[in-house]
This record gives sequence, structure tokens and C-alpha cells, in this order.
Amino acid sequence: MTTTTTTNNNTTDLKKLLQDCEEVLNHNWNGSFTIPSDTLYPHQWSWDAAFIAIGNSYANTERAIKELEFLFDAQWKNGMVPHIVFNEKEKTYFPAADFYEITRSPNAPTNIGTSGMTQPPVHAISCYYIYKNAKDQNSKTAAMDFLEKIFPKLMKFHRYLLTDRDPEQSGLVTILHPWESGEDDSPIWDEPLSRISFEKTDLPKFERLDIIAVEGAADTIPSDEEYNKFIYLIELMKKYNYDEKIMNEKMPFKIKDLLFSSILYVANHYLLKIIEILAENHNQDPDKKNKSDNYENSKKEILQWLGRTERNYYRYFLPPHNLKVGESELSLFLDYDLVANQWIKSKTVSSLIPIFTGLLLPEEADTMVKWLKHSYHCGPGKYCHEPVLPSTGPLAEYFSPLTYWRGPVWINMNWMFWLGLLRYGYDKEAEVIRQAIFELVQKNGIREYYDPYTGKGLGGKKFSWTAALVIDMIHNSQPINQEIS
Ligand code: 2M8
Repeated sequence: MTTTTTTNNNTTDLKKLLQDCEEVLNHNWNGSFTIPSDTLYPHQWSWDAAFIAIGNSYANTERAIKELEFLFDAQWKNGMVPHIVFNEKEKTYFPAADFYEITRSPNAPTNIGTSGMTQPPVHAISCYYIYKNAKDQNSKTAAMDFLEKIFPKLMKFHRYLLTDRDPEQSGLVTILHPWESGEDDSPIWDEPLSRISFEKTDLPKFERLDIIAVEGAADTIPSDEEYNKFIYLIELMKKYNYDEKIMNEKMPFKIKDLLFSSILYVANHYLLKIIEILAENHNQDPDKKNKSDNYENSKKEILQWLGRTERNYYRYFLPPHNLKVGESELSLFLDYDLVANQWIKSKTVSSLIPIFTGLLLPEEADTMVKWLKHSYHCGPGKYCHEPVLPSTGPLAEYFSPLTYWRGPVWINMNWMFWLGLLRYGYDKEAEVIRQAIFELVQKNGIREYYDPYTGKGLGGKKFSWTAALVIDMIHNSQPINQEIS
């Protein structure tokens, strides 16, 4: 690994950056899991845990394993992995465990507090990284034992997403709350949320605590109007006792989510890689060899899931148009609103994530990359912290450079895009993003998100997934994602 790198005459000291990122993950480790960030996020979040495990997979196999073991110990009986596993002692986050009233559901765990909703399934990717990055024999053995134990839980989670959350059998996932997407207040949800109305009396009394945690920076977090709808939707989930059939019939917010489905498609490919590792291990181990494993059945089931996604991905996510994919904002992929039965026309970074799946034809990826380089981020001629991708198109009327998922730069979204570029052989473009992220984080701190124009760090400080994914990008100029077909 080279220890310095230079872009635009700025030299990033990668050794120092790596140490700082590892220090953040050490700081945020509480003995059972890694918090995303002090104050604002004192519990375990699901997709954060997956990204964090990737960062820890290089130098701390044991902690990476513990991270996901803690999360999957809170898996619901129906397979759902909750988006938050609460640390009951911590009171600086709202909504807290008691707000969700998960005992309304027979599927919920009774020994720990969790939320009643889920988040994107990055975990199978993390589990593969844990095994592949385990250095010494002890770590490799621990990683193999971990894969044996976690594999059935991953299968159960993916099966839940592709049955309860996919009654259409489309191979694509329905989300019932914006928080399930991971992109809370993204403009994608403006239209679906605008149709949701309720009486003030439908809302319980509550006090937002995120405003305190970001030192009053109100313009960086969701508006009260949006937040009230987030809380109202949770009230509805509680009213329906988190019953998946009833929620699928009655929830006023029901989206076939492009980002979520794209991550699941990639994660299913990683599940196939994990089966290869486990089956190989069984074959080599005499007393396991005759163990009747169901890997073949699991493989068949995963291939069915992949086939469904491949057959429906364009149908659900790419509106008919007479342009080439990526020729303009009008020819990008969009989320599908199942309530309104229409695509959600918003210009966000989600529209670019299909490149992460490998589902695009090479010429489609080419058009997308060409279009991106010339207009997407910050618009023609307008300076911004190029070329890292902002979360929303800077020329859109709803673009807000400081507000959460409505404009700022998020490292996890750029990490997925970076992997997608490498997958299609855009090594040069990928390297530009990778170096720009090093420079952005080194100059502005290891933060939750960044102003796309100035690079200023925003939101949570010492933010875990930013640290974790920068660690991966430092170690991994040729990511192991190149190993999946
Ligand atoms: C943000 O989401 C939580 C709700 O789940 C929040 O806003 O309070 C999102 O950025 C989400 O993607 C992330 O997992 C979570 C913790 O970092 O914070």
C-alpha cells in the first residue's frame, strides 16, 4: 500500500488517514457493537454495522465478527433484521426502543429492544470481506466458523425480503418507511410523503433529539413536517402490529426501492461466493464431508432470486424513454411508487447505483459514466467538491447542499459507485473518486456527510461508516468485488 497520494497537488498521507480511521472505529466500539457516532447515534444500526464490519475486516477480524453476531442475534423470527438494535442505557436518541412497541409482533425478539423496520442488506458482502481479509490462520478459522453460523441467518433475511417484502415475486424489495431506504429525507420520498395526511392527534407527543446532537444545525437535518410523517408511519406500523400482510395492504408509503433492491442483488451474488467457501470447506473436512448440507438447495433458491431480479429490474426501475440509458437525467433508473403506480422522478445518487449491480450493459454503463462526468454533479461550470457524488442533483430545485440526504456527499454511496466503476473497467474514473474521497476526508474530518461545494464536514463527528469505507478504499485499490461474476 503506498503511503501518500497526490491529487490536485494535495498530498494525502494515507498512513495517517488509515490510523485516524482505525482510531474512530476503536473509539466507537462499545464492547458489543460500534456506534455510528457519539450523541446522535448511540445504538447499533444495521447497514452501518455492515459497512463497519468491512472496515474492521482488515485489521480486526474478531471485532468485525462480533459486530454482525450482535446484530443478527436480534433478528426477528420472520427473518427481518431490524434497522436499529438499542442499547437500553443510552437516552440521547429518539425514537427509543419503547417507542416502537415491538412486542405487538409475535416475530419480535423478547430479550432486546429493536426498531420495527429494516435497512439495506449489505451484510452478506461484509461477511465475504471478513473471510477474504482474515490474515492469519486463527482469523481464517474464526471467519470460517462465523460463515457457517451466519449463512442460514443471511438466507433467512434475504428470504424475508424476497417474500414478505416482495409479494409480487419481482425479485425487488418494497420498503414501507423512508428510514428503511437508508436515505431518510431524500427528495425521492417528497411526492409519496406529500400524499400522506393525518391529524395532529394521530401523533404522540415527542421531542426530537437530533437537533440537539447536531448543535442546533437545523438546516442539516430533516424538516419537522417530514419528521412528523416519519413518526406517523411508525404509528401505523404499530397499529398493524408489524403484520407484513396488513402493512403491505394498508401502508400509505410503499415503494419498490432501487437502492435497496440493487444492494440485495449484489449481496445475493456474495451469498453464492460464501456457499463456494463453505462447500469447499465441507469437502476438505472428512467429518463434515458426509454432512447433508443444503448448500445445493440454497444455491438453487438464490439463483431463483437473482433470476427474478434480472427479469424485473428494468421493468420496475427504468421508465420508457427513447434515450440511451444515462444519456440524460431522463434516462436514469428511478424508484417505483406502488401506491401511485408510477416512477418517482427525482434526481438523486440512487439513480446511479445500478452500475454497482453489474446489471447494466457495457454501453449503458458507458453512457452513464460519460453523462456523469459532464453534467451530473454540480452542473456544468459550477464548482463543487468534484468528483465525489452529491446525494441529489445540484441543479434540482430541491437540492440543498447542507441538508442530510438532499444534497450532501455520503461516503457509502460513493463507495458503491466506485466499486461499480471498477466493475466495468473505468479504473481511471474510479481512481479519481477514490483519491477525491481521501482528500475530502483528510481535509474535512471523518464526518457523517459533506457539503458538496466546500467539502465542509456535516452531521455526526467521528462517523464510523466513513472511517470504515475509507479503510477499505485505502487497502483495496482493486476490490475483491471483482471476484463476483
Ligand atoms: C440515518 O437514519 C436514522 C434513522 O434510521 C436517523 O436519521 O435518525 C441515516 O443516515 C441512515 O442511513 C443511517 O443508517 C443512520 C445511522 O447512521 O442515520
